[in-house]
Amino acid sequence: MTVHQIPNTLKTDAFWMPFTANRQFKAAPRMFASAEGMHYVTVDGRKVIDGSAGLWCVNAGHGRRQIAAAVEKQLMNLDFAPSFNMGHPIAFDFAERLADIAPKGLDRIFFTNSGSESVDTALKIALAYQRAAGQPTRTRLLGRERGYHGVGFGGMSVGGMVNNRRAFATHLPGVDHIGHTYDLARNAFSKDLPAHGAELADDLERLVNLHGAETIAAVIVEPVPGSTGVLPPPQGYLQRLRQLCDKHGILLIFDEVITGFGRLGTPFAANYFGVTPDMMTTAKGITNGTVPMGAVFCSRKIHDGLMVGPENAMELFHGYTYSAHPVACAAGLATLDIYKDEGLLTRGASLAEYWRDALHQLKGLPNVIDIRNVGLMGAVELAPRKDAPGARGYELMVDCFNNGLYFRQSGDAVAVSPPLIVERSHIDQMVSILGDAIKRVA
Ligand code: PXG
Ligand code: PLP
Repeated sequence: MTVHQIPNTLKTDAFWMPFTANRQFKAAPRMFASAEGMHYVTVDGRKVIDGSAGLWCVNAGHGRRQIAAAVEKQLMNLDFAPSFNMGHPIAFDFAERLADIAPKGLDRIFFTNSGSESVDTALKIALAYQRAAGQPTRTRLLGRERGYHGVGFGGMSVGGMVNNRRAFATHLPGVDHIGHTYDLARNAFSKDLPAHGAELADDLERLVNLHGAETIAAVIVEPVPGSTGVLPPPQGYLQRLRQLCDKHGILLIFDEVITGFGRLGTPFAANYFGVTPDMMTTAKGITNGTVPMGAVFCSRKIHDGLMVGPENAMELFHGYTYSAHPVACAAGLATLDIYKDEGLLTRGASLAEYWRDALHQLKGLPNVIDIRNVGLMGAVELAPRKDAPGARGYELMVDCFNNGLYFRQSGDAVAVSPPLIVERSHIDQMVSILGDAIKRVA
């Protein structure tokens, strides 16, 4: 194995790291130098299994030559082309290919460069649609407590994780939140979807009664909240939310930035739950994490509702310099080829049971108060230390990293969600490292 070292000349001052305790990190950096398949290799040459598919994005595993080759070819042929009033064929090809795998009816695609941009885009489309549909008073956007929708002002405002909100007092006006669905008392150690809590969807009616349905444009939820620690929805909850949105003329947006592209053993969470939203926001796995990209999948109703007015007038005053970037489209097409050839968008279904049983073996270890799973997502929740929430989770993450397992920590929850190429032996290895570390980190 190639042994790498942090070069003595490496200075760490200038890079202000995102979502990181910068001073703590720079005092003892954890650095990856390369990656292949299911593993990272650290700068000191240790192999570390990737328990979180990077940041929930490397669904086909690392180092995919096919994507690299497609990117190189595209860069040499057409490095950049504008999508404002000009086109390039690969963007149309990619949109068609995405439409082919989309949940039925969600086949109009708007390209962005990240999940945050997808969320802001979907929220803006919701407002524009309601206005075009003759309902201009529907301006209110609803999110959910414990939701994560990225870091733009729109996504932050509808988001529901307090640390992501409190330092930034200026939120979008007119935003409100329905309650989250996490119920430790009734649902701890549920396997797959928890049995209790479908009625929590009725919280939408509380906000309808409070504000008036005629003021509400859309509600955005993650079908399975990821960043907040993997919270599978109660059985029947999303179906009920869909019904209530229909009843009150509210658009339903699924934020599938994490759940999209095979994470639950179906192409999208919408397929898994049999619930079709009006829009779906995606990013991450769309290019296997290789080149930044995102996409909003819109229903025909929404798309066609905005294709009005004179034909020479723009229908939506929105877009990014890099919307449908040709290099991202090339990476995305190669990624879809791999997903198709290797059956990765449904592979999780055949492993979900093994994954669930492996994770639930950790029940009974010290401080483990909950274990959650759905598809190839999972979480282990540890009891917080008195007066130090998150400390135990952080120590566990560092211990696992030192012992060959990387995953994302969310407070005192561990979120595991491997590349979809994972084998049973990798699952065994991950659970074994995790279990040993839980015993060490008292
Ligand atoms: N929506 C959802 C549901 C997400 O999970 C975003 C929007 C924003 O995407 P961008 O590409 O702007 O980051 C996300 C991103 C973690 C973690 O470990 C999760 C995300 C990003 C980084 C870390 O929980 N989710
Ligand atoms: N700021 C300035 C000054 C710009 O000119 C632009 C785009 O032209 C932007 C921001 C938006 O950048 P992007 O389209 O990459 O989101």
